[in-house]
Amino acid sequence: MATINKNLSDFQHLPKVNEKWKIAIVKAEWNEEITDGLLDGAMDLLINADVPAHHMKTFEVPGSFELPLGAQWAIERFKADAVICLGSVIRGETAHFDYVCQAVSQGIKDVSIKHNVPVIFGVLTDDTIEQSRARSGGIHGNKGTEAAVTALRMLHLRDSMPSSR
Ligand code: DLZ
Repeated sequence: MATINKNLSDFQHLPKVNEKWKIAIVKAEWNEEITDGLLDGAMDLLINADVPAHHMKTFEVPGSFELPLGAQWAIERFKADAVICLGSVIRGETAHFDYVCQAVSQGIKDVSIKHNVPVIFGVLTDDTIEQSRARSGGIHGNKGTEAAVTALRMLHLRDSMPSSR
C-alpha cells in the first residue's frame, strides 16, 4: 500500500528481468472500474521492465474470493513463475467484506506457500470507492504497480539466493 513512508509506485530501480520469467495476472471483475486501474498499473510496470509480451498473461475471475484458485490454476497450467492478484473489496453495509478479505488474504498466502511461487496480494480493501480510486491510479498511486514491482523483486531474490549450505 502506498503510504507516506513507503510508496513502491515510485520505485526507480527495478531488478533486471530474466526473459524466461512467466508472470500471470489474475484480476477480479467485481468493482471493475478499480481493478481495471490496478491492471493498467501492473501492465505498464511489466512492459517498462521489459517482460516479454508472450510471458505475460491476464486471467479474469468473477470476484476477489476466486483469486486464490485462479492463481493456483495460473501456476499449474500457465506455469507462472509469479502471480499478481488484483482485486477490490469495498466495505459497504455487508458482512461479506470481512469474509471475503479474510478468505482472499489467507488463500493467496496458502497458494504461494503450497507452490513455492510468489503470489502477490494486490487487493484493495477500502471503506469507500473514493479511497479505492485514490489507490488505483489516483492521488495515492497505484497498488497494481506496486504489486508488479513486488513480483519482480521476489523473482530476483529467488534467483539470486544461494542454494548451497
Ligand atoms: C459478494 C461480494 C461482495 C458483497 N463484495 C465484493 C467486493 O467488494 N469485491 C469483490 O471482489 N467481490 C465481492 N463479492 C464477490 C465475491 O468475491 C465472490 O465472487 C462471490 O461471493 C462468489 O463466490
